[in-house]
Amino acid sequence: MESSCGGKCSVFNLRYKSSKGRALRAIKIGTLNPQINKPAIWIDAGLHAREWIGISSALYFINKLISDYDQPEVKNLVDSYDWYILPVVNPDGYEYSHTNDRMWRKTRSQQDNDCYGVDANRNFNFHWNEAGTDPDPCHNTFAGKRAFSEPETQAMSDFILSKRRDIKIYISLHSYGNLWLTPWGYTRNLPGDYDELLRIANIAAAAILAVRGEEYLTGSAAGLLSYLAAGGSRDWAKGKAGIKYSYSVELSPSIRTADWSFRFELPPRFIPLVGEDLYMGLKAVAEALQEKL
Ligand code: 0X9
Ligand code: ZN
Repeated sequence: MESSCGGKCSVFNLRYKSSKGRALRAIKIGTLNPQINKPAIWIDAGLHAREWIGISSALYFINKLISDYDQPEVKNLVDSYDWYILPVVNPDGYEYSHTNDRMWRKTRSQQDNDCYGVDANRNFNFHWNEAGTDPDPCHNTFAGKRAFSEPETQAMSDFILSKRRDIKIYISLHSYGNLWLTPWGYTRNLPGDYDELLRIANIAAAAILAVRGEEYLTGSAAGLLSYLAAGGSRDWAKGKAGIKYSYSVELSPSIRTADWSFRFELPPRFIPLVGEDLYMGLKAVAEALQEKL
């Protein structure tokens, strides 16, 4: 298959296709020898269709790991971890946000009342539909008829659960806000290991600040944001899959600068800038946990 990364990566499809039949393409970067067990890091983007900067940043990160392997820090990241990256969880919505409605958020499965789509970040089976959802299938935060009604979230869950012994860090990329969020989103209570999760989030934020001065706030999702949201992938990764270090990252723009008015439509010049922010944040997290996992 794809062989331009010296036997250090393989591209594969998750078990199910999207509602409209698109493949869910992921990449593994690290060691392809199944005998060698390293801690793994999962990264996804594009659960929400309109949040394009997450997808470009995931691709930037993939390119960095593969193209800059001759840099000692990049080599360390690739040699120390297995990276599983799914840059477009919701390809149907992503396409629709290009062709029909730039502000589309959900998947594109057909629902009642001639409405389409489920909020993929409300569709995971951990405290599903308990908060921050709308029962109307025409609404943006419709959680689905049942947990994992969507093939995209079901496929992601199957894969992550199959690797749950290896995956130690879960990262879900969203936009926007400049926030590095820990569980939980479904309740304002904090997980028992919150202090440790926050310590690592703060390391990421400090590394990002040092790139070009982007300030990221850290904290629990429900604590930092004004609303509860249940059935999200970050909560599921910790609560169901048992991945201790689970985060969602709301990439740029910041809600605390003039750039906020770009919202989901960051101009293209931000693609490499936010990509580099994310790279430095992830590198800092990976390095900080390298000896611990
Ligand atoms: O609403 C979401 O799913 C996330 N925000 S986004 O703009 N990317 O859609 C954030 C969820 C954070 N959790 C809580 N607010 N509880
Ligand atoms: Zn989002």
